[in-house]
Amino acid sequence: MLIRIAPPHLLRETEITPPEVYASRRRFLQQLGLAGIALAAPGLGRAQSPGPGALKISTRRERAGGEKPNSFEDVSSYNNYYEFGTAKDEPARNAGKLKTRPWTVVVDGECEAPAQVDIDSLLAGALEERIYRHRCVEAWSIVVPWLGIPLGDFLKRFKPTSKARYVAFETLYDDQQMPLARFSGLQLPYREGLRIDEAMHPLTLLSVGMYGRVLPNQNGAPLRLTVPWKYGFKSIKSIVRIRFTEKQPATTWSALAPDEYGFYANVNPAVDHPRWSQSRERRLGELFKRDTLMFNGYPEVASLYSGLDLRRYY
Ligand SMILES: Nc1nc2c(c(=O)[nH]1)N[C@H]1C(S)=C(S)[C@@H](COP(=O)(O)O)O[C@H]1N2
Ligand SMILES: [Mo]
Repeated sequence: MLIRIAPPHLLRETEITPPEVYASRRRFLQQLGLAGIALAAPGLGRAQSPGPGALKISTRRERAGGEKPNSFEDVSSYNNYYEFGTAKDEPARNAGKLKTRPWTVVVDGECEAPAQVDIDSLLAGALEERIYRHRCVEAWSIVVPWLGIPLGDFLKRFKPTSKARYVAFETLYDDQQMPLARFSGLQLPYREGLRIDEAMHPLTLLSVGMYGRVLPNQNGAPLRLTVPWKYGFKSIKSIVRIRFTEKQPATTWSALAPDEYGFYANVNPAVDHPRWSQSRERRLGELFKRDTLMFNGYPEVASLYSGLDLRRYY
């Protein structure tokens, strides 16, 4: 008998969780104007305390068109981090196992000054808060106050050569700490990549925190990429290696399903995913869908793609 097991790795439209399922009861009550009742319940709607891991912010930049950030609770409990499980609530339950110290990032490849960087040296430097929209390819979105440093400023330290046309990134892979990773359906370690001009673009952030404190493990501690004009899968978590390359690097999702997940992965409401529309999206915590914006509402990146057919290079 041939037993076919549905591949867990293909983000299916059925996985675009309807709000009845993902919105917490509290949020529903809020939508219905009953927030007062929900908030009065003990343990609900409590503001996050600054607590351990608070980071010093040197500059703040609001880049979400004045849109209100989601709650810390939303952003840290509904995640995609397949190494810790493929269901949205699994990373928050399982990523506690991830050991984030000591942590070094190897930076090498086409550069004059390859080096190993200790995460604590990054945390000791000036950190900028950037409030950005984040749009998952699955058609849900969030607004998050990230904390980090512009990736370009970081990369320049290693003096990329003229051969450095791309930058490749790799997540930690350790099946001891990530026992569910082998069931992810993904070829791990998780890999991502950017063209060098995308990596150097001032919007691209190397994030070490969110909501004023260090990243929760499920959000990619101790450091992850934040590329706000691209689908969320480009924003690789828990980075251990960064490599300057001459050729376009292989990336996890586009290697798995090249017709569904391209290398560029620019948010584009006019180019549908083969199995669902990308023209609308559901903001976590909201009942009704909203229009998806070209480049996720960051039109200044358009010049990076002049002359590129965005239907072909999706
Ligand atoms: N290593 C790794 N990075 C990852 C993922 C993953 O499964 N593994 N998921 C990606 C996807 S699909 C999204 S939408 C974002 C989610 O980030 P968040 O959980 O912080 O919102 O992380 C991206 N980075
Ligand atoms: Mo995503």
